Amino acid sequence: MKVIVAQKLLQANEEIAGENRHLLARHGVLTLNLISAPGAGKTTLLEKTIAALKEEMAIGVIEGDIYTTKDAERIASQQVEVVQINTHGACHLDAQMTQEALNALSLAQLDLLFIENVGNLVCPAEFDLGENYKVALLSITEGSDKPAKYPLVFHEAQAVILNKIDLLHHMDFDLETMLEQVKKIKEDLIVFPLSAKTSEGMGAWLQWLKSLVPKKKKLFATAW
Ligand SMILES: Nc1nc2c(ncn2[C@@H]2O[C@H](COP(=O)(O)OP(=O)(O)OP(=O)(O)O)[C@@H](O)[C@H]2O)c(=O)[nH]1
Ligand SMILES: [Mg+2]
Repeated sequence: MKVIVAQKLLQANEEIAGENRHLLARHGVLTLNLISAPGAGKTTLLEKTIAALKEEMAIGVIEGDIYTTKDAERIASQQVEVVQINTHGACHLDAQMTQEALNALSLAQLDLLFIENVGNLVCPAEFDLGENYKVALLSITEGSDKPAKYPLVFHEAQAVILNKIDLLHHMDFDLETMLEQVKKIKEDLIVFPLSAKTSEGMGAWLQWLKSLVPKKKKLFATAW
């Protein structure tokens, strides 16, 4: 019985995610859903990414958090549009919450939208929000065995950020092992090793984002 309820919930989520995807495509907004364990560096990465790209494209952010508005305040200080979702205990965002946030954003003005999911490496991977891409973040301090232990998020993602590489020499993180595990889960998964703190390695990530935004606009132009 419980399994049936869970399936219905996921099915309802899929339907609303489809509406979100349609809405975002209609406005030509490329949307990335950032997923990681708490503290891997999602907000820091967003701060650095927004600072680097906001003159070239219009960026918006949906901040998912269990209770506080701390991350949304950090993002708002960059003078970009940000909407906070507080889940009040839930460990992930869902498509309904995302739809409410989308309705509060000026989608017609945006090129690129980031969704920072609730800090959790497990639950958010199961929920389609209507995004174009899921991006999994893993940081050096979490250990190199995480892709093997939490494969779903890496399976669902189109790119992986390996953050905090400035700490590589202070930790026993085995980069090769981690990369092998990722390839086993998904052969063509792109991995961006970087430090959101020092900005080392940020260039490849920024180039990837820049290459996606016009591609998405072209798709949008042919689809509608
Ligand atoms: N050394 C180092 N520290 C980092 C890096 N990126 C983030 N941090 C630190 O890691 C801590 C957590 O960073 P946040 O960006 O708040 O992480 P988060 O994933 O948004 O956290 P939640 O929203 O709570 O899940 C902060 O103290 C950051 O300064 C990095 O590349 N290197
Ligand atoms: Mg955060």
